[in-house]
Amino acid sequence: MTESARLSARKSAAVARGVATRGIYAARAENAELWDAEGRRFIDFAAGIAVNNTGHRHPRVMAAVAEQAQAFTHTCFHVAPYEGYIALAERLNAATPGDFEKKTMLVTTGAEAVENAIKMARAYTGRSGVISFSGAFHGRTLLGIALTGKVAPYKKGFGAMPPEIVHAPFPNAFHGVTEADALEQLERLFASSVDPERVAAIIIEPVQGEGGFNIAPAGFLRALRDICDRHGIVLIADEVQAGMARTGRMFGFDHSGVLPDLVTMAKGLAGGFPLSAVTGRAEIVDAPNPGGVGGTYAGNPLAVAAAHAVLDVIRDEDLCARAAEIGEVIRARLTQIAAQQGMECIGDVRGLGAMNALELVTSRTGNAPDAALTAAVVAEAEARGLILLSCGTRYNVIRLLPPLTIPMEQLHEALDILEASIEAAVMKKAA
Ligand code: PLZ
Repeated sequence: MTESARLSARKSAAVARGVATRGIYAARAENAELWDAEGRRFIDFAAGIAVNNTGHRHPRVMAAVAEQAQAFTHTCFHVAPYEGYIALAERLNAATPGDFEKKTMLVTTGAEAVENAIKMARAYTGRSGVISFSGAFHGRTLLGIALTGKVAPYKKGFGAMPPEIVHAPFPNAFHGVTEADALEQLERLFASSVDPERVAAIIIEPVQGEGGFNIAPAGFLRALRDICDRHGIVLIADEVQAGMARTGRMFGFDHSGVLPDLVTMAKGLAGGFPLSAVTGRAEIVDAPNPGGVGGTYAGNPLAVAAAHAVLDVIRDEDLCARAAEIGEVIRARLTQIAAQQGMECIGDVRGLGAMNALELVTSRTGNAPDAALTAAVVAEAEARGLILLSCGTRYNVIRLLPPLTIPMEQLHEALDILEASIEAAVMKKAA
């Protein structure tokens, strides 16, 4: 029995069944590589689900955390606040889109950032409704799953969702939903389901992550901004997956020039340490009364120290430019693979910066999903030493999330493995 098999058996016996896992038991990791319990080496195209944008164990992140650990690791910011939190708020206020007055609160997970953004929007507007989108993912808390635009597995079995949350269609050219369709449907929702004057917030990912790497068109974001201005609605950019240099700009919204009122961040913010943030218009962030928001671990000192180092690395290693550069290498290669004979299963290649995906279909002429082939490619890649993640509401999208610090030769090595894995999966399917 291998060590991984032993761990798998212990996991099945001891860990909640609902916490689904892959079979790669991590032993150590360095930048874009990860070694499992058997010593097998992988190139990591998951990066902890878009968390390790600065790679595993970036030396500057490690040094910052080690230094902070010498001073203190936890005080609770409500009890004994510290400068690092304040300085990080100042940096995030400056880094997020728009040069209006901003404020920040730190929490721990992406879901918590989303929850707090909604609380702020409700407190500010005195309204309770929220519009989110089909295919959206906003976290696994009860409000998070209510906002998430996919029932199974996220909402199934968990009872009544919080009221006044309405899902509008997300524009998706490949699935035949145009920007105009999506806007028309939203207006219809305002006529049939929810009074826009009762809506506190519209929340949207600039590029849907779990939902399939669907890019929100700039025109759509502009139209949402307009609708929000017209009805006094708070526009929330959920940058948990797309933010922190991943798309080739600091934030996904930066590509559109549209200014959200609130931005949620997590994942790439602290290079593997649990930290999230809500940053936005001072008057909205300040709407909850003192004591109305917070948490024991919110803005943990070690994670805050890591985030400062991450922001330094993004600046000093110019990771926005690097994301754009590796994104171009990836898209060129994917486009070339898709054009080859036998690769008709690749229905769509899309991406923004280093957030790229392949959508797999049963035939080039339609968009019928091939979830089985998608799972087979992921498995073939794993057997060849490449960690891939699928996504998409129809389980047929392969997303590529390498660390932005990946050496170029490892990027090419990984793309070779990806190509071989698709070939192998297609061959096995035909056999
Ligand atoms: N908003 C846009 O992508 C987390 C989910 C993993 P947490 N995405 C990965 C899983 O299967 O639970 C995410 C996101 C967007 C919010 C979240 C939630 O962030 O840190 O997982 O709470």
